[in-house]
Amino acid sequence: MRTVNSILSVLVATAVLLAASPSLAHFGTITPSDDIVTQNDPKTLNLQIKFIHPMELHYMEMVKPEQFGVVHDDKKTDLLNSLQATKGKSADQKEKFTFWTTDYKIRRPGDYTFYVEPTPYWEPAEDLFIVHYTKVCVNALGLEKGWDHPVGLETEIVPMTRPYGLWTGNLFTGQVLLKGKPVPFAEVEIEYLNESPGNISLVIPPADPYVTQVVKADANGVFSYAMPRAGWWGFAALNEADWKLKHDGKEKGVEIGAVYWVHTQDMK
Ligand SMILES: [Cu+2]
Repeated sequence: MRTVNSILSVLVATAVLLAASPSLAHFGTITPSDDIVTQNDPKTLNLQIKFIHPMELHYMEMVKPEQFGVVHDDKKTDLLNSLQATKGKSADQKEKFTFWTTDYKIRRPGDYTFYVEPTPYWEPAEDLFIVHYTKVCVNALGLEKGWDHPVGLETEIVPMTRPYGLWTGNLFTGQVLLKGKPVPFAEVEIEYLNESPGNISLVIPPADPYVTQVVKADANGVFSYAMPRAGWWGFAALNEADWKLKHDGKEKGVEIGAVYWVHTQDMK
């Protein structure tokens, strides 16, 4: 993360620049220390779970999630109690925020899909709660099996592109599910994680529409986006829940997001 620290001054300028009209694109994140574990790699992954604006590097305070686990070989393992609260600093260095981290040891070959269901986050600016069901897939020890299976969350993106071993410029295609059914014409927001390890310099968007890319799914809930830079890319399909939650005694809407993260690497 040395690169990220050394460009913090640019970051502060960016934060100030964008402060006038802050984007409302929140993303849950799960980023593993590696998305492909080979025989020669360390077998213990570190995973970080945050609630952020990935391009602008603005962080929201995150309380302990309601669910966190992994699916391997179609079996779910609850990992909630392994999560540790960690404090970090936001882009403008003024406030500390809480995020969550854990170590996970890979023992067998195959795909590991990590998933998180956060505790509902109250967003006063939008007068609603936000719950982002977030996933990421790690491939292990040469067996490519399991990445295209749904986890069975309230809403989720199921990848149609194998979600690892992706080059910069590749097209990522996924399907948006709500209660297990495709969401026709779902709107999908896409952001680059500006703090991606190895990001050579911060991306400074020339205007607000560059911060969050937007694509719409087709009649089967299928969407695609070509990723123009190496690092982590987040895809968030947002829907309104058919249930409400109470804030200060009043019933409020809940935005439920299906979020998926993939990593790209430059061809050298
Ligand atoms: Cu926010």
